[in-house]
Amino acid sequence: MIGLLSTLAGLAAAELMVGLVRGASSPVVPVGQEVIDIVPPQVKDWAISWFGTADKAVLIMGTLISLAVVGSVVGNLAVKGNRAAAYAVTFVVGLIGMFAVWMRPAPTLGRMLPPIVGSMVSMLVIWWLSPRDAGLVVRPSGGEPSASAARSGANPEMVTGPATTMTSGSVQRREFLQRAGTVSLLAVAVGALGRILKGRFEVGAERAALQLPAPVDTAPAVGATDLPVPSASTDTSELLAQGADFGIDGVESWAVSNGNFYRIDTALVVPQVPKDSWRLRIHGMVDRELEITYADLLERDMIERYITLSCVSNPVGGDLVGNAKWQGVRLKDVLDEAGVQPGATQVVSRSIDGWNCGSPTSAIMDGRDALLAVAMNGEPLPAEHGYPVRLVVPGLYGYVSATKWVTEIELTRWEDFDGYWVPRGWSKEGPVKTLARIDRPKRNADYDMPGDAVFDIAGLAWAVHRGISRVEVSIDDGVWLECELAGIPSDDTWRQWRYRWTDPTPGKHDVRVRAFDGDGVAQPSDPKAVAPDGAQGYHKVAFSVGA
Ligand SMILES: Nc1nc2c(c(=O)[nH]1)N[C@H]1C(S)=C(S)[C@@H](COP(=O)(O)O)O[C@H]1N2
Ligand SMILES: [Mo]
Repeated sequence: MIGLLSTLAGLAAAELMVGLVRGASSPVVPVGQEVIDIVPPQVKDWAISWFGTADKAVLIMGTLISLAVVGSVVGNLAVKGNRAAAYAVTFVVGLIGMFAVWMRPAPTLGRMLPPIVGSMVSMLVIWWLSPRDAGLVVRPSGGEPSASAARSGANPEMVTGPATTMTSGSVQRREFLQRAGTVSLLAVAVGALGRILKGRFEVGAERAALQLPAPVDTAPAVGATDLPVPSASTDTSELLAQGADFGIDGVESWAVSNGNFYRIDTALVVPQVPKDSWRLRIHGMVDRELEITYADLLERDMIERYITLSCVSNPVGGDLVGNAKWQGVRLKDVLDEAGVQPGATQVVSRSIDGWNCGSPTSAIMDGRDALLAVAMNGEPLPAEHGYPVRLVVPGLYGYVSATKWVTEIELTRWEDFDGYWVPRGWSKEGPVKTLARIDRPKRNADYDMPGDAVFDIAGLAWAVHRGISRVEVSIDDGVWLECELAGIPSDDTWRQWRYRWTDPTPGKHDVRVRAFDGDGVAQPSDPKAVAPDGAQGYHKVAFSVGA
């Protein structure tokens, strides 16, 4: 109990520091963050395959459980009279916390306060609760303090003598319980206060109050089709009318809302970056270094584009992919102003939390709509999607392009720097592969025989920036059948497709799908896993009708 309470009190004190110092976080966060950064890729893949996007919660829980285990060891030491060892272990835990902060970007003394104050408070609680002369071991009348006895692990009974055992034992217990209760109450109060104070560092309120200037250009830039780019006011029902979305039940909508958009990053807690503190530094192989504030950025011409973002970890048939309307400044315009020097073949972008990636300069500068995005689906970026500013580059997987909370862009040579995921076993180049996904039917689902004898098979296909020219399905390993394609504003978005299967036969079936990109190139049929450069292969779904 001493161990658990000292841990609890330490965490609560740390939480208070989090509420007092901007940018500080509970010691479990930097420690967990270090775990994320140093564990071998296989362990990470294992964790993701087991826990999916709950992996972060599991890691935080794991860190807390480890702390509780260490805490109970500490408590044991204290009770056994080995208080020096209990302090030493607590001190080391504090040091580990400080070291983890030190390893994070921008460590400051203030950010070290949570582990420092936390471990000091833990020690204080150990001192206050453990049996010792000045504390809980009650002096028998006329007797000497039982400090030496307690320290040597002797039973207080032997010191206090049989006559006083009952009283001193229960007095001791009562006093311990009182102190334990005090510590618990204080810990809860202090922790809650820290939580409340922390709220003022969060960007939710300023984000909600933010009015963004209108984009100067909402026209499609590449591969325009007959479908106009929907304007800021467009909602899904308008898209339906315009033909980007067939509106089929069970099929992901063409435009994914912010709340439904997948989230992938290494950040254990979402960075809170106030817009007025945000700076983007552009440096390296440029003629002029630039430093841009948020206000500077908003003064620039902004465009609005639907762009499909995909994660390299998205397996065939997976949902780590989405399409949103992004508003932002063309990165090319900003880089042109800085003057990219010849030979600067890599654009390295860095996040405030230290995450980084490298994209080919050619991809950013070739005229595609690579954006310094400030808005997603008509709202300022949600904090978890990179508020206040992130990168979005059509055609590249997120891990090599889509830096959230971006604060730094460095121009360098391709061979001079490898982004975060490259030494962790992922390919240095990450163009999005051509993939098609079946959303209807769902795997192993049973469907009633449709009343009009037409069974919709439908889903989405993407070859971001190359476009989708054709999608085919094969039912029960039959011939490839051409699907209908919905409209798209540009080749930078995914595309809904459907096959209206007439007179389906009752019973078990399966369906496969394959897509062709804008150049007519078919997606490869041989399956490949997500590592190192994205999954490939046909999505296949088994289902039954009228069974
Ligand atoms: N700062 C930061 N940006 C990041 C990442 C990250 O871990 N940290 N992950 C990238 C990856 S792997 C992907 S797939 C996209 C996902 O963006 P989303 O969470 O907005 O969908 O963000 C990219 N940007
Ligand atoms: Mo990703």
